[in-house]
Amino acid sequence: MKCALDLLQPLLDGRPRALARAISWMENGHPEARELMALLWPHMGKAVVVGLTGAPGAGKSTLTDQLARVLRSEGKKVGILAVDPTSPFSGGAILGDRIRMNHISDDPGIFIRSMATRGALGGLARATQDAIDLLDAAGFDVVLVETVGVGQDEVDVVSCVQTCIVVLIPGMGDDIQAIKAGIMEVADIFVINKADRDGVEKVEREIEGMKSLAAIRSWDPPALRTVAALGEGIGEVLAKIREHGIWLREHGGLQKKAKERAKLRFNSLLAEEASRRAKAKAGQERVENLIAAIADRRLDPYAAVAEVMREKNSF
Ligand SMILES: Nc1nc2c(ncn2[C@@H]2O[C@H](COP(=O)(O)OP(=O)(O)OP(=O)(O)O)[C@@H](O)[C@H]2O)c(=O)[nH]1
Ligand SMILES: [Mg+2]
Repeated sequence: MKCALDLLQPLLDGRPRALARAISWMENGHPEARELMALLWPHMGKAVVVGLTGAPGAGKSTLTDQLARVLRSEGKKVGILAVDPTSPFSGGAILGDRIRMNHISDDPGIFIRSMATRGALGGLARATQDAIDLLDAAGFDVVLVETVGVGQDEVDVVSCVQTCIVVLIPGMGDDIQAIKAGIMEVADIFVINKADRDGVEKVEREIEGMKSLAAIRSWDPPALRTVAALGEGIGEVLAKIREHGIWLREHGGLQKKAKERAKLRFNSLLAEEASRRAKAKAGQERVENLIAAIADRRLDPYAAVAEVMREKNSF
């Protein structure tokens, strides 16, 4: 078995196989995972992390591909994480998507990984945060995180990236594109993709309407038009990402985001670890009995949790 130290140098050198293995370690709770994170922690904090979220089929992958292509042409190393909570398989559902990325897939300056529910012990958000950190340590300049904007996991993921892009498309009705409400509030840039279709102005009005209801922020999220399938408007999106980065730096936003992210990571790991320890201590049988007792209404859920959290089990 390889140990954390064996992976360290290959990872810092940005070797794709080391990276893939390290991400799996973190996902699966490998015994060396913690040590690896400890070794890598001082080497992080340089990557620009951009989240892209939006309804299924909005063009997030196409946009991600296009952004990656332009960034590569500038010599930047780009990591892509596709977060897919609906897929039970890691890699499966996204593979079709990724075939369209042929033009870049042989490039060592690009690393693509799909993050699916399978194997992610502490949930998708935690596994994705780990993967972002590993790409950062491996010297990737930009990490693009694609998520379908429907679940809480994804709100968590995009709420602490440097720049959060919400991708909307014309002609999807008034219920602002079936995106979880919390995501609208964390949008730094709106992209209206498929701008080759009718109804772009209507989406623009919807965004304006929504912004007027939201709390005033000193960064006013712009709405940009793209036709990702044709590579139109990509330069403008990159320019806004950069502008937003500068704005964050000038307004103490980077530290604020780092703190939000630290809080999220700490809280989720603590919850995960506390739960794991309490369950291990109580034993699987006892946990199952308690769950059965809740279901039979012999015990309320609060009492059941209090029972496993007690220093000494009462019986
Ligand atoms: N007309 C038009 N079609 C586009 C545009 N951008 C992407 N598409 C098409 O929209 C479809 C969905 O694009 P994807 O990039 O896979 O969308 P996605 O948001 O990643 O989809 P999921 O990951 O399944 O949620 C594909 O057939 C694209 O070719 C665009 O600007 N205009
Ligand atoms: Mg996609």
